[in-house]
Amino acid sequence: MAKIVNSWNDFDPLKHVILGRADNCCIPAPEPATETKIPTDSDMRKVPWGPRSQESVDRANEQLDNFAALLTKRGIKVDRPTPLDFNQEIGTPDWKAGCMFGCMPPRDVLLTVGSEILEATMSYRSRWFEYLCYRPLLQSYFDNDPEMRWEAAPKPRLTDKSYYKDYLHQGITMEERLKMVADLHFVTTEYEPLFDAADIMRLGEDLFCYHGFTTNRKAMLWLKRHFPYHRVHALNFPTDASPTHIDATLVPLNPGLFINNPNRHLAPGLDEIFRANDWEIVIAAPAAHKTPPPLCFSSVWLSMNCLVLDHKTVCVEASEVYQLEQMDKLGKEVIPVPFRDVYPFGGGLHCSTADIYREGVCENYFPKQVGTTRV
Ligand code: DAV
Repeated sequence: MAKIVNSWNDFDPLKHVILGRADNCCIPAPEPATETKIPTDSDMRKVPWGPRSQESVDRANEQLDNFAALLTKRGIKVDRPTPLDFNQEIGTPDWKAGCMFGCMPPRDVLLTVGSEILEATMSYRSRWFEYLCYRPLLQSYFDNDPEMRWEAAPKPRLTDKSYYKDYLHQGITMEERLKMVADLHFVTTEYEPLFDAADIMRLGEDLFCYHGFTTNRKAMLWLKRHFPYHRVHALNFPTDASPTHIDATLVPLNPGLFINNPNRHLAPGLDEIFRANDWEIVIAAPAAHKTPPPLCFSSVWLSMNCLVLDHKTVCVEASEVYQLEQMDKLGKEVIPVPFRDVYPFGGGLHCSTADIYREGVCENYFPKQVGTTRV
């Protein structure tokens, strides 16, 4: 039997990936966690929760299918999840939620570390059951790859103890929000481990976690004990008022090189480990759009949310002219991929995928463990 699951970072040659689907995707009902991520002036706050229009689903699926065909043509195996009927009430003994979300961004749910795929806890009630969409694939990897490790982090209770009530009170100013973020006071409490997989940046022996709305400190302690041969670090970017997922903030392109969101700077001193190990942090090109597409959770910085195919090749959203140009200047072969119709379904090219196999082994990119990031 062959090895199926192997991926230690986001840039070694990609051979096998899961790509999400837009089918049945819903706008989740209000809940403590989503209230903070949606900007107060967003159109998302003005529409009822429930299913998205079939027309928008079809357009997103068309771009997803084209992306799948592009990857397949380059010799990359593409698997797709099995959508559920997301438009149904769900609940546990502790809570109920009006509907679910979808299965467009597998990156949020699945964390691949070497031969292991770990199902994240997630931190939104509407996303509690999302792992079920990936179970048919995980089951088949497990059945066919004797070394595959299939793990699930402790399912969280997600009671009111897991969220600060009224985290964003009526009339709160941006200054007050940024002060809370700088003080590492986020909407999620430290009651139980909570993390989205998209907050974890995998760089060989080191796992860098974005401390924010969707990943707490307790999750980092859990990850540290779960991966005893890795070093776990906490990063934060106090100029990001809605810290959610690291893949539109700090994005590795190849060993030694990141692009960094021009509006989101690492807290003082946290770049020490990168500088000491000769990693360059290049400020990312501006986003080409002033606003995200309609009914989108994410910011315009999905411009940075690229999928790296190998150390020289990168997929960038086709309308992101400045990001395309910057990649070219950085010496990359750039593949433009039309993807803006997918954004409302939970993210960009990186979000929509989850690594199953990249060539390469677990490297030590940060032999000098300096600074204050270690958990
Ligand atoms: O900038 O809205 C998007 C990341 C989605 N995985 C942002 C973060």
